[in-house]
Amino acid sequence: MEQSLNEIREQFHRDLDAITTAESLVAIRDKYLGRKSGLIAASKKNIGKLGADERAEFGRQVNELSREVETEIERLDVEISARNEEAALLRERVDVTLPGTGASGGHLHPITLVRQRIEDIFVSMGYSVEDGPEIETPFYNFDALNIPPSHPARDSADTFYVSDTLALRTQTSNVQIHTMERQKPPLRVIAPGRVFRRDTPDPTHNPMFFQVEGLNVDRHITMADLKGTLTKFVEMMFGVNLRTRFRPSYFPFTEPSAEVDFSCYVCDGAGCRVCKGTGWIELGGSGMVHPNVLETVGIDPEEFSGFAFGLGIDRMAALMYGIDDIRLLYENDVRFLEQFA
Ligand code: FA5
Repeated sequence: MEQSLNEIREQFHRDLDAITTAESLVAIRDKYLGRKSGLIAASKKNIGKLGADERAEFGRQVNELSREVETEIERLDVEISARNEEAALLRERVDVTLPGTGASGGHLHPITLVRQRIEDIFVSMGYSVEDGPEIETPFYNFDALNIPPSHPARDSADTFYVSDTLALRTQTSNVQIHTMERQKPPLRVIAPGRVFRRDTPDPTHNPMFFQVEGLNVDRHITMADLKGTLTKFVEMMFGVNLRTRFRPSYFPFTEPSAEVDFSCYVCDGAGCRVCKGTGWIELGGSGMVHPNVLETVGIDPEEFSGFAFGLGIDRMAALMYGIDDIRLLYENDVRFLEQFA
């Protein structure tokens, strides 16, 4: 009997040495301490076969072995749990000394940056900034601007109509009418905003683009004021080195009218794909507000005169940032846009 208890003890220690997980420890507990089939319980069943003088001693030895097994299993259980916890901590360790990954913040679109700069310049000249609707009636986009019903710009081949009576505005000039209906001269406003045309896209054209409208109405305003204002604006915007020119032109809502060009930002006037070989890029249209337009909004053209202009913001952005194709501004390619952060 004693022999067999020693064998159980040795076997237990061998089993214990081989254990690595808490699950196998449960199996060992069952193997030795299980109430029905455990090896120690089985030994206890032999007590009856012993003589009365041996029983007490054997019982003591079995209980001692039972306590030993219990204590060892508990010790190992604590050890395995500690090991597991340490391994988990190691696995989930965060190295706070590693450099962080930079957070990429948003930033303003280049068109917005240019628009803000334009606004700052005109505000410094005493202009206020107006807003106007992008969806417009033919009255504000065409009729009030002296554009006759037969004018080709009104055709659906040039204008995006959203219904029989509404269209996406083709120019910011609609804000001239809204402003003059609200305010009487003297008035000095600019109106930057989005406009839409059925133009074929190319490096200097997009079907959606931005213009800034300017309007200055007062007594004794002349073409010289218009030229001086735009020359000063281009100088403040791009520096004195840029060449500008005024070219006689025609707009139904101004008389006389002039187109404003600046020297090509890609070839500096030599002639290239972007300026279509001319060396010049059209910045916008301008002129003296037509008397018919003033009359439509109830301003007496005998008493007041004014100048107006409408400039392309996309082309100014292209010039300012050296972009050779304005369509890039609308592709939302983050690799392109993040250069302006
Ligand atoms: C006009 O839109 C007139 N309303 C300007 C005006 C206002 C004249 C007040 C007189 C008085 P125009 O169609 O030329 O004019 O357009 C003005 C500018 O918008 C152009 O010079 C150009 O810089 C820009 N532009 C025109 N079409 C496009 C386009 N598809 N993509 C990008 N920019 C364009």
